[in-house]
Amino acid sequence: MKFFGISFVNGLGLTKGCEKTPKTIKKLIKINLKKIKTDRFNIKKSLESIYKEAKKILEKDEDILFLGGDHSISFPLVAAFLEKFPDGVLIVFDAHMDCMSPMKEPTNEEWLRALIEKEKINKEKIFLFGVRKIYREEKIFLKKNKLNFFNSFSEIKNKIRGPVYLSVDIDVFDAPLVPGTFYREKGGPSLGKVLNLIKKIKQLDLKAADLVEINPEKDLNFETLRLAVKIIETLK
Ligand SMILES: [Mn+2]
Repeated sequence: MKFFGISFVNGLGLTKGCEKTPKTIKKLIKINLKKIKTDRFNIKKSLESIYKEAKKILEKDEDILFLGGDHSISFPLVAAFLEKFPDGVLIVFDAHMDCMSPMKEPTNEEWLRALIEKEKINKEKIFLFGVRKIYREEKIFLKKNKLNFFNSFSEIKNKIRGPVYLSVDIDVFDAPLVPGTFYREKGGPSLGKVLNLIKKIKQLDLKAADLVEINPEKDLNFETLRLAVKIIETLK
C-alpha cells in the first residue's frame, strides 16, 4: 500500500489543526508518506490539485491510503476514484452524514452531498456506517435521496459490486475514544468493531481509502492518533 499525506482543511475554522496529522503520525508509525501539495490560502486550487494528483496516483493501480486533513479532501479524492472506476462503490465510516447544503467549494460538512448533487456518484453505490447524528436539513435531503446505512458487514456483502473506496472519519468512534477530533458523538462503535469491519472490507476489491478529521492539536495524549495507527496497520 502507498501512503499520501494531504495537509489540507476546509472546515470553516472548526477543523484547524487536522492539517498536522501527516507530520505528527510519523512519530508513531514508520511509513513512507508522500505529500500531495496544497495551498491553505487557495481552497479552489487545492481541491483541484488533490483531484489531479489523485487521478495520477490511481492510474498506477496500487492500493492507496490518503491521510488528511479534514473530510473536505474526500470530495476531490472520490471524484478522481470514480473517474478511474466508474462502477466504483463508496463506503463511509462517519458519525455524520456530511450532507449539509453545498457551499461553492465543498467543506467537511457537505462533501458527500456535493458528490451526489454534482452527479459524480450513484446514490445506490454509497454505504454509510456509524451515522448517528443527522441534522434537520440532512433529514430533508434524505427524504429525496435514499442512502444505504449499515451496521454490520453481512448487511452489505451481497450488495457491493465493483472497486471500493473507503473513507474513514475518525469521529465514527464512540466519543470517549477520540478526544482528538472536533465533532464527537456518543454511541459509536468500539475499536474492535471498526477494525473487524475494515478487515472484511479489505477482502473486497478495495482500491483506495482515506483517513480524516484527526486533530493532533486536541489529541494531547496521542489517543486518537494511536487509533489512526491501528487503522493504518489494519489497512496496509
Ligand atoms: Mn464526521
